[in-house]
Amino acid sequence: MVQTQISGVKFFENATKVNFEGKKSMNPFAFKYYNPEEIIAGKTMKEHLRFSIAYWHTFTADGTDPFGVGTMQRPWERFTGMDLAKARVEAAFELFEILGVPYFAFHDRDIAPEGSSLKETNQNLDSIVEMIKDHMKTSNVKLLWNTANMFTNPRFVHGAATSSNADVFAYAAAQVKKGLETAKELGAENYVFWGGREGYETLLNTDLKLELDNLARFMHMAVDYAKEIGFTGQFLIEPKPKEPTTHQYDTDAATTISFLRQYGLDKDFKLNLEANHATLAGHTFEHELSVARVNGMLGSVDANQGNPLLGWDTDEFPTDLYSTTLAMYEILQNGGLGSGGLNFDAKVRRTSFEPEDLIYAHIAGMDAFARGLKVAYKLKEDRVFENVIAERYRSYKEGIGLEIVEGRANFHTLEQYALNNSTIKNESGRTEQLKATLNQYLLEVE
Ligand code: XUL
Ligand code: CO
Repeated sequence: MVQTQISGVKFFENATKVNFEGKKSMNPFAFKYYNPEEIIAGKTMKEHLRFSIAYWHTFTADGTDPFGVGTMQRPWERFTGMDLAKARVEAAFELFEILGVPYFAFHDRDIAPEGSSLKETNQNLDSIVEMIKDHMKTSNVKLLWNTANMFTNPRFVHGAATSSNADVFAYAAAQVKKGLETAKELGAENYVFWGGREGYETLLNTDLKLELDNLARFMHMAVDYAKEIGFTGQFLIEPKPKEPTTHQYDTDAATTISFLRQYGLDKDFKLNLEANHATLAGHTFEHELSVARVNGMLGSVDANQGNPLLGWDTDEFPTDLYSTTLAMYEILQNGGLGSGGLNFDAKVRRTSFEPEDLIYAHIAGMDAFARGLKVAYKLKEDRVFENVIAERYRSYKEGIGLEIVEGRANFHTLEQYALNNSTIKNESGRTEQLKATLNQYLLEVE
């Protein structure tokens, strides 16, 4: 057992376990819709939703923005250095317990501070990983995924695996090697790559082809090393179109899938899709989930939402029921998320600075997804959209349509058909009527 000066201290004073009280409850410390043990389609809500807490936003970040210093009141911040890192672990496992969340996720640098050398940094990491491992022994909480922070330190100014400087590529490799060892040690169910600074500002100084080739070389090395050490978790790439670089290489689901196929990595990776990254890319969240799903690449989700009035990654807690419902619809269509989960890559607003806001925020997100799950399940059970879609595409079930999908048509036969077909009759797509039906389900489903 790692000794800390803070063992026994409680950081979330007065907070007890959050329970399900149902939709009539006005208790802010209760779930209104998330009933972890409720069975839906043979699985509990807890198993469907696989919620995860993001260490960085909840235990490490302090609310700093480009215009001001941190505002967050975090009782563990009275410690410094390694004691602070240890206090955060204590606080984290307290909150996991309070919320009954089954998973968490972290970057290496969220959990332990960098030292003056890579060796010292790794030693810091080792001692916190050991402490986390100890806590995991007496808790039901598991590691959804870990990842490497290769964007904060100035060494990554030009990127990590796509840096113009090979020394940085080597450093990043050492960091991910350690990250995979950590993943194995803690039994992570996935390992995530988010592009960080893997992108570019201007083509005037960028060898785009070399950078993409190097990124792929890096990913292959990671896959090889995971095999070598017997880490069997799922590899995930998290697309994002911009921020911090102007052009992030893993822009969106379609771009990332094409990169993975181009470089022969598609069997080893799936996607971790984040709602706010989808909207930054000019897509809906459900579009990104759907593109991944139909390509067999839907792995996990960073559950948050953007602000339509702002053009950056605001990482708000997800409360938009349309979005959570349509996301859960895609996830149900996918048969679930496998080893993935719904990770709250979300931060409380800078004005919500009290520790209990962290509890309210997670309750809000968990309830929004629980409601989304129930509505999506009912929509699916009633085949609301399936029936509409089957009817809309029925022309491909017979005649010329069937010839097209069965590969029996060509430009000659199609021209003959079109020449003989004097009337083309289209039907309404009924968008507004379908949206009204969705509203009805959102309001009425029990
Ligand atoms: C950044 C982002 C990251 C990844 C993990 O926008 O979403 O926090 O989820 O590196
Ligand atoms: Co994310």
